[in-house]
Amino acid sequence: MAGDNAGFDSNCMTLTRFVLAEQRKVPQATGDLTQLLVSIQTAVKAVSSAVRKAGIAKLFGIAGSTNVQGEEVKKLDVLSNEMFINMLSSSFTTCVLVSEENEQAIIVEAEKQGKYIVCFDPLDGSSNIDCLVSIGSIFSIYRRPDGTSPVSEKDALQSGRQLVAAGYALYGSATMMVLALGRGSGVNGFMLDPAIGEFILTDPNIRLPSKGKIYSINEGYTHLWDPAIREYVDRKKDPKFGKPYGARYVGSMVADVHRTLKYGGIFMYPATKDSPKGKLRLLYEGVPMAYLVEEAGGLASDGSRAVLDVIPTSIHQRCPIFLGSSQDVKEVLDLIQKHAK
Ligand code: FDP
Repeated sequence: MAGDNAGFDSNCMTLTRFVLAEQRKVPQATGDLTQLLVSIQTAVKAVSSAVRKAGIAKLFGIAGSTNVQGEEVKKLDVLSNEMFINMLSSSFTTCVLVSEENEQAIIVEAEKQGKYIVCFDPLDGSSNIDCLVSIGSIFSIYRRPDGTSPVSEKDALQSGRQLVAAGYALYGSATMMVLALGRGSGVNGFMLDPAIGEFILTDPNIRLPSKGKIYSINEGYTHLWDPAIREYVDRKKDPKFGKPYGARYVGSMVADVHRTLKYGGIFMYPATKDSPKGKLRLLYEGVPMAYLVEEAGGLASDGSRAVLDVIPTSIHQRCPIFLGSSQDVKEVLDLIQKHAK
């Protein structure tokens, strides 16, 4: 039993303790996933600390270069990427790393290789860094396919149904990690307690309501949407179709998905005339978030099939996203089908 003393819980459920207990439930577990999650936690703590200092670090200048996506890279993106790569590649648990910041997959040195493949976006929502809006890190973990030697980038091209675990870290008003550790394990949220430097279970078994009250989409692109998306968003604002929904769009995927998981509703980044596949990346944005949302009882679709059923053909491919409360996602999918006829 947890014991409270002057605001201290002497028996709190830390993330590592939680993962160790989960590991014990699998008799053949080797402890490698626990070790991998410890290294991700370390990277997240380091990124969180760097994010909290971002404004001050700015005094020392921000490197302006371009990443593989042709976007401006701020120093914090580079730093976060280095932290993830260094922690993961020295954990003795990974063999292939796919990062949003690296055009090609990173193959871990042979003598340090382990059985997991990790795809990650070390600092998502980077256009929000300078105005101090929430940003995050996202990751998905796969097993190395049996018998592949040597490993290659292609080994990361697995469908979301093969995922071992996925999660994100949100650098918001507090730092939080949200994780799902396998099918049926549920989604659990852990807040970073800066006093002890540990993530503590604060949001156990996060469940999405079947219907929400919020829609989330970048409405500046209305003129670029398909008619189905326009009709759906119009409905959400029209009292003829029930109480109008509230509109919320941070423009930082981790923050928008976290709110959706906590409060329900729908988050969308559809295809547009300019970007026929949407903007978000399948391997390290769409799939991990879809996995968490499905584990929390919601739905995640690319408009025609579950995001987790998409078989990737390249590591940086994009994917339209509709995720959130099941009834809300079904409503937009029904309209997409109606308009396709
Ligand atoms: P950002 O460009 O700031 O890095 O995929 C990256 C992402 O942010 C997501 O976090 C966010 O949901 C989306 O792009 C926002 O894109 P728009 O500005 O086009 O709405």
